[in-house]
This record gives sequence, C-alpha cells and structure tokens, in this order.
Amino acid sequence: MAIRSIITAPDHRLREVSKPVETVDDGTRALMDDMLETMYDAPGIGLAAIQIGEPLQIIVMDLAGKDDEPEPRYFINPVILDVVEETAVYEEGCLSVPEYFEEVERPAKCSVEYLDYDGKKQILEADGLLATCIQHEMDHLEGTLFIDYLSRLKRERILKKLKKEQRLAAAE
Ligand code: GNR
Ligand code: NI
Repeated sequence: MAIRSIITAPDHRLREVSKPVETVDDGTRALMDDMLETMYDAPGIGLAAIQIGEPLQIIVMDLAGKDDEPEPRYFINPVILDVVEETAVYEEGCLSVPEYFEEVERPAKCSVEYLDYDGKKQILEADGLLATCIQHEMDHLEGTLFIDYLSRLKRERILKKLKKEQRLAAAE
C-alpha cells in the first residue's frame, strides 16, 4: 500500500470524466488499498480515484468516528438508481479543495448500485452523511466539484485563493 498525492483544484485533471472498471482484479484492489490509505492519511471520509489522478469509476469511503472500528467502503462503477425529492444541507469539504467548507443542498436519500471490493454487485440505500458523501464522490467521477454548486463569485474567490496558495507553496 502507498500514500499517493491528492490533486487539488483548479488542476484540470479533476474535470476529467472517469471510465468504468472493466474487471475487478488484484490491480483494482491494489488501487483501492492505496486510495483508502491516502484518504485515512489526509484525513478524509471519502476519495474518488481521479483525486489521485486515476480516471476510473472507483470510490472509497469510511464514515466511522475516529474512536470507532474502521468501516471501509468500496464502490466500483456506482450508479444512482433513485433519489428522493426531500433534500438535505451539509457543510461539505473536499480534499481537492483544501480548507474550504460550504453548505451544499442535495437529495436526502439515494439508492446506489455498484460492485464491491470483490467485484460483487451490491445495492445500498443511503441517507444522512452517507447519501451526501456518495453523491459528492459520484460528482468527482463526472468531473464535478462541490464548489460548482456555489455562486460564481464564491467559486472564483476560492479558486483564486487556491491558485495563490499553490504559487506560494511552489516558491518555497
Ligand atoms: O473528507 C471529506 N469530507 C466531506 C464532508 C462533507 C461532504 C463530503 C465530504 S467528502 C470529503 C473527502 C473528499 O474530498 N472526497 O471527494
Ligand atoms: Ni471531494
């Protein structure tokens, strides 16, 4: 396992559309292991493969509290089957938009079909933070970031500050 570096906005790779995984094999599992280790190290509660530069439809997640047993989740080729009309608002953050947190409104519940770590088909009914996180991660697979739901002014302001921070970090 290895910790990989996380790509941050406005890097254009985050705008790529990820491709489905054709076969879930040991290579896929090695990538998911790296993703999980990278996510725990960050730390974050979810990570999409594109965030470490792999344009594949793979998501890892763990919503367990820091004093609880780890509960790693793996989603390969996820598809949202259904969402409810009711919405929920969460203050979202993103490892690819570090240090910024903003409220985002999304469907409060969703059902998602995907392949698990072993390549087995699963269906999950999600609500609460899990539903929000699944939708946030699935957005990454389409090249969408949570800042895309903010006003243009807020988004541009965040991107400008991120660019400036990256410029300063590169000059160190
Ligand atoms: O660590 C993360 N926290 C988070 C909080 C609220 C809603 C979504 C998230 S996902 C984020 C990790 C990340 O960037 N995943 O793509
Ligand atoms: Ni994110």
